[in-house]
Amino acid sequence: MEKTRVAIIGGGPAGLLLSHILDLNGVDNIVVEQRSRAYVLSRIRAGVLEAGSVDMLRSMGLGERLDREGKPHDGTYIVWAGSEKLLIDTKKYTGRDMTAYGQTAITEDLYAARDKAGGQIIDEAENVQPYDMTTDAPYVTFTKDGKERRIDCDYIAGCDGFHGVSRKSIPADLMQVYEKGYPFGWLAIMSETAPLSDIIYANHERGFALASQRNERLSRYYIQCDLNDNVDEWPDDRFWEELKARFPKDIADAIATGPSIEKSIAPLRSFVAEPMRHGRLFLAGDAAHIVPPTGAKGLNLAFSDVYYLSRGLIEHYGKNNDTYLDGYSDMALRRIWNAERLSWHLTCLLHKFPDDDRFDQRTREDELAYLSKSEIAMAALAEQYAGLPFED
Ligand code: RFL
Ligand code: PHB
Repeated sequence: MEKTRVAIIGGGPAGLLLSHILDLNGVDNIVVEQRSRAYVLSRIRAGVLEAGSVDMLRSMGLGERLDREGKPHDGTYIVWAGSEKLLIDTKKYTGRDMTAYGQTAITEDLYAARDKAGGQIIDEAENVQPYDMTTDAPYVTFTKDGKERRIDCDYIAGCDGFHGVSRKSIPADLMQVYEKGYPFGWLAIMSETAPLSDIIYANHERGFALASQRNERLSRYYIQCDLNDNVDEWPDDRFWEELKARFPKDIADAIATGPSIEKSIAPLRSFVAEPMRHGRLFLAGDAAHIVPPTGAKGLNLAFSDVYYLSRGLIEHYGKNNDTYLDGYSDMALRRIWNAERLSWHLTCLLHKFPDDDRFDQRTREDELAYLSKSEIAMAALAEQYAGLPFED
C-alpha cells in the first residue's frame, strides 16, 4: 500500500503534464499508466500547439527543445475550388502564432522532466481501478508484475484518454454525454521528406486533405477516407496520388513524396461528458472530451484542462482555497465547448459528406469565399483557431 496526495490515472500528455506541474508546486503524486513507456512514446497524433499551450510548457521549464525545434507559423491555410487560398491568420488577428511541434516530442520532453525530478510513473499497470471517489479516502488499485497494489490518495485525476477507466467509473445517471460521429476517417502518413513550408487544409470534391509537418525532415499528411478502409488498401503510391489530387496543382507539385514510416486510420468523433468531476475524481483531456482533429484542438484542450486542474489542486494545498477546484468543471467546459463547436464547424466546412448534394458543396464554397473577403468573419475564426485565453 502506497500513499500520495494525487493519484493520476494515465501517463499521456495530460497526466504527465499534471504530474510535472503538481510536483513543481510541492504536491506529491503518482502516475499509473497501463501501457509501456515505449508504447506511449511511439504514439504520433497531434502536431499543432496554440500559443497558450506553448507559454504553459515554457513556464513549466519544458520550453528548451520546443523553442529549438518547434516551428512557429502565422496560422493555417485553407485551399478550395482547385485554386482559391486563404490564411487563418492568427498572428494578424490575435497577435499570437501557432507552433508545429509533435506530441511525440512533447511526451519525450515530459518523461525526461519527470525522470529528472524523480517523479514516480508506474507503467504496464494492469486492471487499474479507482474506488471510493465520493468519500474523503479514495484509492486506486492495479496489478503490476503480477502483484496487487493500492495507492491511497486525497484526489484522483482521470487522465486516461477516451477509452480509459476513469470516466466509466462514474455512474451514468450522474453524467451528461454529448456525442457525434462522422461518416469518414483520416488516413495519416508520416514520411521522412521535406514538408511544405505551410500547414494547409484542402477542401476538394474528392474529400479533405491536410499537409502538415514535424520538422524540416519529417512530413505528416492526412486524407479523408472511408470509415471501412484498411491501411493495407492504401499502399504509398496510392496515398500520394490521392493526396496530390486534392491540392491545387502548384501545391501538389511541391509535395515531396517518399516511403511512409507510419500509416494509420483514425475515426472522427465529437464527444463531451459533463461534469468533469465526481466527488474526488477529476477528469482531464480526452478522458472527458474528444474533438475531430480538424482544428488541432485535442491536445491543446488537454493542456488547458491541466492548467485549470493544477491551479485548483495547488490552491487547495497551498492556500486552503477550494474556489478553483470547485469551479474546475464549469471553467474547463467553457473553453471545451468553444473548441468542440469550432472543430465540428471546420469538419463540416472542409470535408465531403456521403449524402452531400451540390447545394451543400456550393454553400461551403460560399462560406470560404466570405471568409476570404470579410475581415470580421476571419477575425472571429482566427480568434478561435488560436484558442481562447485561459480564464483568471
Ligand atoms: P491520451 O493521449 O489518450 O493519453 C491517455 C493515457 O492513458 C492511458 N490509459 C490508461 N492508463 C491506466 N489505466 C487505464 N485504464 C488506462 N486507459 C488508458 C493510455 O495508455 C494513455 O497513455 O490522452 P490525453 O493525455 O488526454 O491527451 C490527449 C491527446 O492525446 C489528444 O487530444 C490529441 O492527440 C488530439 N489530436 C490533436 N490535438 C491537438 O491539439 N493538435 C493536433 O494537431 C492534433 N492532431 C490529434 C491529432 C489526434 C489524432 N488522433 C489519432 C486521434 C491528429 C490525430 C490523427
Ligand atoms: C498534425 O500536424 O498532425 C495536425 C495538424 C493540424 C490538424 C490536425 C493534425 O488540424
